[in-house]
Amino acid sequence: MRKPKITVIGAGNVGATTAQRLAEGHLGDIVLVDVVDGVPQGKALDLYQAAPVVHHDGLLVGTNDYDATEGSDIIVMTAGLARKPGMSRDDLQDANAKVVAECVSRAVRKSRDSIIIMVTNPLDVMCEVARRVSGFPRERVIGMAGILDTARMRAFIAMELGVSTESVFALVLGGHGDSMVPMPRYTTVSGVPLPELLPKERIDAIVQRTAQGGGEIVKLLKTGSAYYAPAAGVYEMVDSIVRDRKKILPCAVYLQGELGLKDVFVGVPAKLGAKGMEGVFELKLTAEEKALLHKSASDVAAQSAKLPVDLGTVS
Ligand code: TXD
Repeated sequence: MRKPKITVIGAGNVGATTAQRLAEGHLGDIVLVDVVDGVPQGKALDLYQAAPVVHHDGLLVGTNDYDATEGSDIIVMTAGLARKPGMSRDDLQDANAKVVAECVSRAVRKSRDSIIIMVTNPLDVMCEVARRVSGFPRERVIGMAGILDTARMRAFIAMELGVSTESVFALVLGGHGDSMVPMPRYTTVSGVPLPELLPKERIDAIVQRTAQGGGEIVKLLKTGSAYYAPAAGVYEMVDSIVRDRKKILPCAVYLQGELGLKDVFVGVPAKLGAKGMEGVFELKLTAEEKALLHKSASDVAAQSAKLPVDLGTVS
């Protein structure tokens, strides 16, 4: 049986860290692609030279073109600009739509049966770019953001309660932007709902800090945005797909009527397995939660409407 082949486009902070996690997690052979000559080659070689010490057998290849990506099972798209202090994710849209359209069309020509995991921001809109350019069904275009947003909320709760992050489960719905919807009601510590463990004002503070997303990290780093936790989020998605684990993970999915939403990418819990996005896990929402989710989805739809009509397609 052949090892899974995973292409990571973009050898910057998120791309290179993702390649490291995937290789060290024994998930497959990896091709790292970037426009900058020497960078993907150098990083891939460096990562491969760690293999004898950290013990993995994955091959790592770095390249500036797409020939070596041929026949990839998964394409992780991280290329594009990252936020600097004072920028919103939406400020990246015009520049990154061009990068995503070009990279996706070149990669898909070599790997027509692949599954695309989008990471580039603004996340939900870039998923739409990939869907249109690739022509792939929704099962094979999935965005990584919910795992990150949820992991942030889990980390804040663990800090607050002084418990292991592993004991905390959380849920964040909606677009990966200022209107994301953290869901305390569906957040538990070893099965106990959060509202039974913390007073409302502490929960509100955690919800607010979660909704700020990586803004806090962008401010601290000054030169770019978060990458260790985002790479961990990609790892969990790839792991569930290549090992057909069928984990329920919060991901950006092109909704087709679920939760009352249609033709828009929004973060929802979804089952990830060998076929990609194998089903949306429907939730019961209160009227207030539903309104927040629909507001978040309409923000994504408004941003997607600003995309150029002709993004190109794969011939
Ligand atoms: O939750 C999430 N989805 C996110 C998304 C969490 C963190 C970061 N998020 C977004 O990922 C971020 O806003 C950016 O849009 C991407 C990549 O972030 P990263 O921190 O990795 O940015 P870098 O370090 O600047 O790396 C980007 C790389 C860099 O090496 C460029 O040379 C390359 O992208 N790049 C390209 N590669 C190939 N082809 C083209 N056209 C290209 N253009 C730039």
